[in-house]
Amino acid sequence: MKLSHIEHIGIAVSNLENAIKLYETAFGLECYKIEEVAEQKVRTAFFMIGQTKIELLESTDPEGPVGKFIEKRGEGVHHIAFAVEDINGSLSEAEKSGIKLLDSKPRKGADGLDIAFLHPKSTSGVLIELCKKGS
Ligand code: CMX
Repeated sequence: MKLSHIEHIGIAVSNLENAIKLYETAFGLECYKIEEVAEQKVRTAFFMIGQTKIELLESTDPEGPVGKFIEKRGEGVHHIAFAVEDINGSLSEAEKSGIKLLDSKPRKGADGLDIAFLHPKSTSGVLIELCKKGS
């Protein structure tokens, strides 16, 4: 698998507007997009730091993945996204290495990305997303 860079870090927050304010005032970043991803039951906000983004995630449903995460573990780092050249090839390689896939093929994620998740129980407790700019 060939990773090019950390595309984004996903952070689960209870209140998106309050968290946006924090990143804008305390860290001097500019929110360039707010997007709802209905399929994932989240509202997201994006900031750029170099070539890496911060993706703030607010749940729109307590039963969604981020709602359950906050209920169980509170706010905090939710996932790390690695940019790859070839998601399908990377998923096959991950599976061959014994990693459990949450997505067997890429799907559409926020901010124009094709994405696929790996199960945190097979990656040392970290939810990893593989992603590539969608065509
Ligand atoms: N990071 C690390 N561990 C996590 C986790 C995360 N983000 N989310 C859940 N877990 C852990 C839980 O703590 C729990 O561990 P224990 O069994 O030790 O208590 C275990 O995984 C199971 O958790 P759960 O609450 O029962 O949740 P589920 O098994 O139903 O789902 C997961 C967990 C990772 C499979 C699910 O959240 C998932 O499919 N995530 C991928 C999709 C996603 O996260 N979408 C939101 C972001 C979308 C975007 O960026 O666009």
